[in-house]
Amino acid sequence: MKEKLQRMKEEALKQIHSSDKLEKLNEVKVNFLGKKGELTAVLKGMKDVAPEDRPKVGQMVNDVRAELEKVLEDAKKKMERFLREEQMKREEIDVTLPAKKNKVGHRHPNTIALEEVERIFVGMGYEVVEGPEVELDYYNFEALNIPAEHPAKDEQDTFFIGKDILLRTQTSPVQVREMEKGKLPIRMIAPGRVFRSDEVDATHSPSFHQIEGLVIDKDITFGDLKGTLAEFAKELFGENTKVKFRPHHFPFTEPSAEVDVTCFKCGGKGCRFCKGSGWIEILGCGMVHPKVLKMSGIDPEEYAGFAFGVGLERIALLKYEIDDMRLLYENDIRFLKQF
Ligand code: 2NL
Repeated sequence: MKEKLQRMKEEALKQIHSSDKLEKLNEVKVNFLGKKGELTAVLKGMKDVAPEDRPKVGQMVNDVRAELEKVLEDAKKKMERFLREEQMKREEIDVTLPAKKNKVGHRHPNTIALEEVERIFVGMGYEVVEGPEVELDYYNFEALNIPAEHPAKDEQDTFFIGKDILLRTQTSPVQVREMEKGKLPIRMIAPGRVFRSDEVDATHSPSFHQIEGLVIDKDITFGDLKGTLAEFAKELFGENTKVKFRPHHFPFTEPSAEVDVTCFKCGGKGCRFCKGSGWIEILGCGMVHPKVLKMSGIDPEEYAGFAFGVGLERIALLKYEIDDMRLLYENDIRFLKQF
């Protein structure tokens, strides 16, 4: 019995030491120490051992088991360490190699300008509302008191998709849709893409962006409009900016005005940037025409409002001193990165 155990142990040790894979070590473990392994078989054969020898044999079996377990465990650890070192060698990284640079994009000047304008008006309690770019003639023209014969409706200015369907030429339709909902008061801006059948040049594009604003409440006056736009101009162009209202005409507002700001380059003295005048035109505005209120179901006897519209590209070109609108659409990262 003793020799048998000894031989078994030696055979197991030999197999352990010649194992070159973790799987092989596992096999040895199963074959000798497992439930159906050789050592277990010896234990099962105890019934053939004389009762007085059983404790001694039992002790020997346990000793062999303990020794084999320890040798197996050590061999396993050693092999794992070896395999890990091999893997590390294979996957060695040269940390001195120059890293690949991630190309990070950049916010477009239009986006920067839009977020700035939104920040200013949201700060004054306005909501930002968006709407469809493909519109009904009614919302783009009719509801804004622009009659069928108006020159703005000429096919040379407007992209018509069908008889009554077109690409919006301003974002006012978004505001008309809001007025129709009948939830008053309204304090909103409507930014978005608009379309006009223009030839491309340094200041024109068939597709550009507009931000319109609308306030409707009881007792709204031209004074509210002036104060609001004066504050907007200061926040956008600097604390010392002044505004000037020049009488103008829009079909959807009465009275209407165009607004100039003092040139933020020369402070109003006159320079090349403002073409010597000291003033720069930035937007159009006015008190919402009573007919426009009425058409959208608002009683002009009870409510009044003001509205304005600014070109986003115009703001971006001015603010970042870009002299050609086409640069805004080329999306050359070397250009965009500057702002
Ligand atoms: C410009 C400046 C403007 C409006 C837009 C407006 C919108 C509604 C009612 C009344 Cl729903 N007005 N928008 C008002 C004044 C000027 O845009 O230069 N437009 C051609």
